[in-house]
Amino acid sequence: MIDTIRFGELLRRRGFNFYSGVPCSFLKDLINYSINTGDYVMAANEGDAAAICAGAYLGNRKPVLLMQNSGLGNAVSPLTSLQGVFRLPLLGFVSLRGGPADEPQHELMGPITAPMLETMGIAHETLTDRDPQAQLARADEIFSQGRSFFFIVPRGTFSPVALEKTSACSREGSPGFPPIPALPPDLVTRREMLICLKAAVAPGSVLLATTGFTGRELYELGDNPGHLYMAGSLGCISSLGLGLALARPDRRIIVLDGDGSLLMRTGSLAVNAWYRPARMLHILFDNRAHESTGGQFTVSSGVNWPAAAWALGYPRVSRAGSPGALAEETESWNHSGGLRFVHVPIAMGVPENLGRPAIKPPEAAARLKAYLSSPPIIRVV
Ligand SMILES: Cc1ncc(C[n+]2csc(CCOP(=O)(O)OP(=O)(O)O)c2C)c(N)n1
Repeated sequence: MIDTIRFGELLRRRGFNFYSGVPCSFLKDLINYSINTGDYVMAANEGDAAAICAGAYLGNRKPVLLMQNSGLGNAVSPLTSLQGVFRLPLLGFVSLRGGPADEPQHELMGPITAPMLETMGIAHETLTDRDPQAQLARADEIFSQGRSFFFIVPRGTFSPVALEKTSACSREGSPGFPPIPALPPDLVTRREMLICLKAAVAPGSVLLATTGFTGRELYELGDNPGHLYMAGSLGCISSLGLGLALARPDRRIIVLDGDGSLLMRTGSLAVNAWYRPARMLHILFDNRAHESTGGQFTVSSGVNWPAAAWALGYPRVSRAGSPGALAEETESWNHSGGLRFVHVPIAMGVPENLGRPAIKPPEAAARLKAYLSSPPIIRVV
């Protein structure tokens, strides 16, 4: 059995001090350790946790993902498209449910856990108590090359650690649901919104654009080292923003989301709200469609987004029906900081021959990481 607290300290000495995941009983002691030390972000699913880790890595932390193997399927999209393609490594611990005498639901997943990691091109080892320090050194070496590494963790690997505290929700007394402007009769395109938004963004801000046309349009309006254009990993943009905003409370983090994206991982709203980062503006461009893949409808027109974000715990929500209103919201948030959600109904329509970012994902990620290494913009006391 590995001494969990000593192992946690070994991780810390190697700089791994940011954890996210979804619990598994085989990993509960390492999870308890990281909750006790205040380093754990409880995600709504394993894919969101992977994206939170990616954001933390951009913010110069060394992230750890703790998950059950039954959640590997939830995490394949970010593990491949985000950790893999953008080279935003994490150190993973995945339990090995599905051994002899385990519950029937793990029967198929157990034998395919290692093959799934292999298929994704992720290096891995089974963690044992023989020489965990040497195993950790090998993992860290791979991490330092910009590649993720997973430990497969069988039952009974870690010594017991009791849960000392639960993570306190930072929700302060919220006033009643604010009046939300009605949907405007005339909608403008995302491009018109982006032009106005860009003019309102404070210097030094980070703009994280969701998958598809949003990133492509933002790029076409002027590339910037503070931009990241998500490709793949649909739905992960606000979790990426959360990880980064928690790692870098001194920076203004602006998340540009889409309705198809947010519907795919709506649980992330509750997690963002619970952790309530110091400075994250979450803008939802809602065209009620998967425009980037041909304009097929989403079910977004059935959702009252400001009410949904509010119900899931966002402390400030609003709607901006015009470019001027979006600029006003952004300028007000530049001053107030905090976590804010802005619903921006838009019309479909992109310029003909919309280009794609010429900068490749790993270069964009490395560029953003370097951009964030400059001195803090906002003094955090
Ligand atoms: C996991 C996953 N499923 C599907 C896709 C394909 N895909 C890329 S963009 C997109 C549409 C996203 O819709 P929305 O977020 O509303 O943005 P819009 O295209 O309308 O700008 C889809 C389905 C993907 N990239 N990843």
